[in-house]
Amino acid sequence: MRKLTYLGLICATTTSLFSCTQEENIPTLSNQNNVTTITEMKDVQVPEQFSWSASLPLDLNIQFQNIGETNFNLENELVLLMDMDGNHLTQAFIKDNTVSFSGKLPHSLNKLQVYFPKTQNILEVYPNEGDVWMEVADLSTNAVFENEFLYIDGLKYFDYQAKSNARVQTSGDADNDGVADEFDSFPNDPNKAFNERYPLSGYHSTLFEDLWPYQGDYDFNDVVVSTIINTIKDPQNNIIQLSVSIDIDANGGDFNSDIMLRLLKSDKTSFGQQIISSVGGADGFEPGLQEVSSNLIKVISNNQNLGYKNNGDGANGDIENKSFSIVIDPALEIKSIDPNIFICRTFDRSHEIHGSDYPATVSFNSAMLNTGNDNGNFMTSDGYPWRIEIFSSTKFYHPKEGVSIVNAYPDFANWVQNNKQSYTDWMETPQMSKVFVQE
Ligand SMILES: [Ca+2]
Ligand SMILES: [Ca+2]
Ligand SMILES: [Ca+2]
Ligand SMILES: [Ca+2]
Repeated sequence: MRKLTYLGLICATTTSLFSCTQEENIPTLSNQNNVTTITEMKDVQVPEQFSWSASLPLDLNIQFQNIGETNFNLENELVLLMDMDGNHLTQAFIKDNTVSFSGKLPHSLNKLQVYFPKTQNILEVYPNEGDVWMEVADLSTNAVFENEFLYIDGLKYFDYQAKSNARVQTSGDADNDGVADEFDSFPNDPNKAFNERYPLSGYHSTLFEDLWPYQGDYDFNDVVVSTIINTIKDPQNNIIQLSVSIDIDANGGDFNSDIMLRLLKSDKTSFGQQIISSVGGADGFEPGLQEVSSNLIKVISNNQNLGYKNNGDGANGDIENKSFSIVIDPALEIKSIDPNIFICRTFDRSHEIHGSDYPATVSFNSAMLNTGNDNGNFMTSDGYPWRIEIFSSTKFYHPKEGVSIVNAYPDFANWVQNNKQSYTDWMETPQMSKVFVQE
């Protein structure tokens, strides 16, 4: 076992040091069994418990264990999560010797860097690594340790770069909020420190079939929205403000739909209390705060009034953007949210259409469940959805009218049938003649 100084390593076994490959740890990205060329949803075999979110889960818990002789305290040390180009994606503070990151990423961010500003250490990780243990030796030791070494924990394998074992001076802290200027997105505002993006990288699109509870044609252009939210956090990493930008990309259905935004916990459950202090419109737009206890905002009433379908069949039009800001009560110390987009009928508020793993609101008419083709959970008995959420590296192009997403995206069926373990870039490889591209 190698000698450790500051942030060290656990060697479960040294004999497996070089037999452990990265491929063993990435869930079968190269597995291309079960390849099909089917073009209709009815031929797609949906695995049990399938979640209709095309994303790479971010699930990382880094736990620190003291193996040194001196007691030391890592509590409240800032840790940054970066992409492989060094772009700062998000951050967390070490609490109880643990730092956790969760969320949804585009498939391309399948490797990330964890950066420890105090020591300038960098740890390369897979975003869905789960628990990662790090041993920490005496900080008082001034020994120079190796510049690059391996960290083995069972089957996990990392390159670990340690640039220095000494605490380094970070930049000043002009607003004295505890976050050094170089990491403070608001270096002169003691109430704000971080400005991160949702999604952390890339694009976030939500697509609907609007015929629920009846099965539609799976062109998934009946309502299409793209969402980017700038999330402002205070120096304790609590969310205090959201700047929401929603593009209504398509209205390729025939129903009059309202588009709703509901703030949920990152586990998709309700906060159970009001977290929104206020909502402010931009450009004269006042979305209003609907159903306060549900943390629900109506983004737009009656999408058919926008006057465009953008589906290659009906009228084309410039994409409507709705931008507004939401103030979150800082006293509630909200660390993360899931911005859930759903639709409801303009002339029947109780007729909500959700993703299969999202809760309905108190206004929902639950008597509609198990009617039509619904199987009681916004999925058909074959597991087909009415809503798909996509996180992608490049802009998503929705199918043209009447073209099944299975047909427009040749890898879609394989992605589903392989339970998302392969073809994870299906949304970036459309048949361009079958998708709508804004002129
Ligand atoms: Ca500061
Ligand atoms: Ca600040
Ligand atoms: Ca449709
Ligand atoms: Ca349609």
